[in-house]
Amino acid sequence: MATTNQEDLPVPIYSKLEPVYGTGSQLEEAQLRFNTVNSKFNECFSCSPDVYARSPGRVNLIGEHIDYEGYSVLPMAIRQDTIVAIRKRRDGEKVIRIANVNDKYEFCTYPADPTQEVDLKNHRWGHYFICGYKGFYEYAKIKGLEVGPAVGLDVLVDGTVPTGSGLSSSAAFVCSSTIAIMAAFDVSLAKKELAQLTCDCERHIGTQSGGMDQAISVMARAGFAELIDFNPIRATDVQLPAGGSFVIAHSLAESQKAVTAATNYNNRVVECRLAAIVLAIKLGKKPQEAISEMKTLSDVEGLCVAFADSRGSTDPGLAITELLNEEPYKCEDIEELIGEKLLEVFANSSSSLDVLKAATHFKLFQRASHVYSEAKRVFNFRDAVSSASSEEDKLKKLGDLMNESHYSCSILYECSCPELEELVKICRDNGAFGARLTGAGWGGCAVALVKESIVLQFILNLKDQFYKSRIDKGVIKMNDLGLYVFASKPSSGAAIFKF
Ligand code: NG1
Repeated sequence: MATTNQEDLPVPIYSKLEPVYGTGSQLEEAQLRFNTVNSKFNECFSCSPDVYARSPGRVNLIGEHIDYEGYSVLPMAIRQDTIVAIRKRRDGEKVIRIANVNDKYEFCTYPADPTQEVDLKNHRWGHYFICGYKGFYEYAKIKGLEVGPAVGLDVLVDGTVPTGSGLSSSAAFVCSSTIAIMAAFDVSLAKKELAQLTCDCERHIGTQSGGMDQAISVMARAGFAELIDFNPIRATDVQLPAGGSFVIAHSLAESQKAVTAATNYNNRVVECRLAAIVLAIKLGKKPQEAISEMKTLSDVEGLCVAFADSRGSTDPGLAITELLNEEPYKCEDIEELIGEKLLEVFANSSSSLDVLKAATHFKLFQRASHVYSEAKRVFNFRDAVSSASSEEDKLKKLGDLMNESHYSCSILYECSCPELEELVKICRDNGAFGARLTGAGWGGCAVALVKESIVLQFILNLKDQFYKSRIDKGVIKMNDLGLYVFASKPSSGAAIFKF
């Protein structure tokens, strides 16, 4: 009998909370949240929502800054999520009103116009909903779906994924928004298509994201981490060793990815593209071909492998060490090599042009070395999980790979920060098998692999050695500590609720 793959199924629709939130205190907490969302919706809009959607945040276990280069990554969903309650307006008024359960987020209104540009110069939290809204209409247009003229929407959001923490609060918001809009319009599509669509949606916010966060948020299965492949998007369940637990700890440095895109996230995307083009030229491609064909480092990998092979090696990294300079490249150095102005190469991407404006040099050697070595570590991690070694040896191996990944992120990719360095060291000093920054970095969270039996003591030690001084200085409140450091099991992916 033919089996259906997870990614070919649509997002499930439930009439009860149990399939997602289980039982016990988690269910009680969810019931409270949904009651609050419902009553606040009524308070704001004097009616009840048509439908709800939820999508979780994620922690990336390994495979950092390689999804946008086409390489597989290995994240798991966490229990924290974003709930979006939505109702199509019946009064013909063409306005989108977006409220939040948390008063910190001001009420936003936008025109019900799917062609509106997201105003990137004036960042507002509601923009993430508009990403989903635009993406939905773009999808409908491409597929020729009859969704009628744009109607107004009333929307209420409740998120528990800490923001700016590298746990994908943005993807949880964009995914739950897009899924809620789709559900309100009775449009359903396979999870793999939805993962691609939500990734495209989030690019409206101005980051050139890869698809990891949206893919795991949409496709996660409770109890499993997922190996996510791209082109085409696919998720394969990875059963983690039972004796280990992942502890997530916030460095308390907030990483504002959308705001710092030109110098941080998008800068690295541009550097990787330039590394791919320069490598291709060094490996015999004509400059014009290299520019048009090499979008990512995975595009040039075949040439690098052939180069390595000619020297008796299988490591594409050899091409980097032999053909790229370790010293940073200046703009003029690269233009001379490729025979074209960088402003021309990136003429069609305004966010890349912003990168060029802000950059003085490009570290092609270091960025490419990180990407190729990190891509290999993802598969080594997957193989270590399924190997026949003892549980203790498996956990040690996974920890080592996490430590190597952190080193590479910190030294070669330069996406760490002093607070993350301190936190990662404290995690290791307190017995973690391994610890690393997770997500984009430049702040946000670390993830540590810890023996299940020491988790409680481990968290207490982090409180003492990392958080106490910050509580004393008033950076966070004692009562909020549970939001900043917690152990997490792999949780389930996106869902729709119709009660
Ligand atoms: P976070 O940690 O959510 O900012 C970002 C990208 C991912 C991936 C990681 C780095 C978005 C939405 N997400 O994640 O695609 O590239 O950085 O591995 O931009």
